[in-house]
Amino acid sequence: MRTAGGYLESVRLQFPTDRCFQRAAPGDAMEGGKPGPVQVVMVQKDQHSFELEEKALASILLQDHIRDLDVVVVSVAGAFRKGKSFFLDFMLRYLYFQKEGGHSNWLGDPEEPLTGFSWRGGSDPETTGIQIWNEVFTVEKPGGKKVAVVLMDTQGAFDSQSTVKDCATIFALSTMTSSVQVKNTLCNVFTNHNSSFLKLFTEYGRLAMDEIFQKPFQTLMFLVRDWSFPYEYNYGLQGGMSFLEKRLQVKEHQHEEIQNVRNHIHSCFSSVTCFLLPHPGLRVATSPDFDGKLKDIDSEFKEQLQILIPYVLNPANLMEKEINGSKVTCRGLLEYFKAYIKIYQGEDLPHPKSMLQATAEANNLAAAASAKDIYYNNMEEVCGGDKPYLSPDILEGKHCEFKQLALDHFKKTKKMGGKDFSLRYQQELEEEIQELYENFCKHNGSKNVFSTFRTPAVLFTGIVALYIASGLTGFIGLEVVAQLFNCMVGLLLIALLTWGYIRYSGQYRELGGAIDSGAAFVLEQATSHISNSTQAAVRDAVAGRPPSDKKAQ
Ligand SMILES: Nc1nc2c(ncn2[C@@H]2O[C@H](COP(=O)(O)OP(=O)(O)OP(=O)(O)O)[C@@H](O)[C@H]2O)c(=O)[nH]1
Ligand SMILES: [Mg+2]
Repeated sequence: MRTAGGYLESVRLQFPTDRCFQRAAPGDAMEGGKPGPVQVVMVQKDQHSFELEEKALASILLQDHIRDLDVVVVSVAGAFRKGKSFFLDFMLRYLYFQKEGGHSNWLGDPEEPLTGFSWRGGSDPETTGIQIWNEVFTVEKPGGKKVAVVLMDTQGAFDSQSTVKDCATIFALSTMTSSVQVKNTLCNVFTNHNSSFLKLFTEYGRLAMDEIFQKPFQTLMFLVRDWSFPYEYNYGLQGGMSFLEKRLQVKEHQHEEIQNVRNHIHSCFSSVTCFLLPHPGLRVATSPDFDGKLKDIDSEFKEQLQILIPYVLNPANLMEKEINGSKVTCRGLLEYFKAYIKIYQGEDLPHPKSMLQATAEANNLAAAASAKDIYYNNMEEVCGGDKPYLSPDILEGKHCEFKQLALDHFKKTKKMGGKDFSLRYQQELEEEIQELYENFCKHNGSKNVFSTFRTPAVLFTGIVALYIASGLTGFIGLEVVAQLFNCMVGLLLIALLTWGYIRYSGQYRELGGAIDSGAAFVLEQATSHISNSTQAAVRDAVAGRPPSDKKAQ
């Protein structure tokens, strides 16, 4: 069974011991079976640079049981210190409750502190970069299809140390990689900042739609915290939708850009919703000792939470990540992360055109990665691991068949960027498949018992032949020649013993390699000589001449 390679090492998970959780560290998924948040995008705050923790991300997304499932990424983004991580921890509670098949109240015990993604009170920012929960949940959609659900927490926007570019980058990365984006906000849904981020996406959306004619993003939910006007719009989804409708109304006096955002937001996202959440109460907002216990949270907030979270995580509402009209698997998501992080590493604000270019690159890479998986898995079935030795001809036949299968898969996957653009990725795929094939050949060859014993067999045959030759030459009185043969027997014997020792101890492998090559050379010479003379004999037989005629000719 394949695992996420060598990735399963050193994860440092955070489990809360008190109300201030430790910070997530780059690492691996599920070390020691413990769930926890893992830092997948690191931010150097003073240099304003971003780095992808590829190993950590791969260890989560390439786990065997989910790597090929279509992925739903639920991310929460928005201004800092506004309870994003806190909210995500309730989502975790719900998902674990569902996973364990519980029937009572999922909100849990009134005395239980809230744990999961790191959250805390105070005015300093807590979450940095992007973290994802290392346990990927599998959820069954209404048609019975299983999807992988990834929870993503993001750094808050607009803290004093981050630039506009930092905030835009985090928001862009989380929007580009998520399928359910919860935009955490206060009642001013369309502030200038929010509008400029949304402008980036609506512009990107328009460009993308020129090419694919489909909405590029899935769900966007404005989650309005501390809603204080229930007498105007009720708490919950219904009030939220009426409130949003009002906010989305385009008025003549508005700036053209803001008008554009409002006009296009529905054409970029398949679903745009809004939920009005009440204030959680003064203990939550102001008490330094609050550790997330339900008994300290206002009941109105809890009531709405019990509507909101089952709604967001309702399997029917969990939309799979779709790019270019194709669903993205966990495996593919890794490629998208790799491609997007590249464009956000530059000095400037990401531009919609470069985002589109990165998307085209990533969906070619994702198609190539899954095609390579097809080839690899099929070949593994035939000759991988401890499968018995296969004749090289049959192996080559299988290689051609599965290579074709992989290439067909790559060609038929919908990709952006045009034919010429994807040809480059196809060539890379072919090269990688060739490399894999060579490795499979080596692996298969090492299973051939005769190849294992080839060197000692050649050495032993040499010893026997030289020993007989020495006996014969001694018998007819050619003492010097006989002595020479004896010396050669001695040398071959030493070579045989040395080879045996090297194979046993694993030391002096270069010397072992030289003995193997020498034996292979002798064998090759001998077999080509034998096959030449056999062919000549067969030719003679076919021509009806006795082999002895040869000399006479
Ligand atoms: N006013 C208010 N405070 C909340 C709400 N939900 C949680 N809090 C409190 O807000 C504080 C910050 O919570 P976090 O979850 O760490 O906030 P965050 O948005 O993740 O913060 P950063 O990671 O720094 O961006 C905590 O003290 C929570 O108790 C809410 O709905 N309203
Ligand atoms: Mg946070």
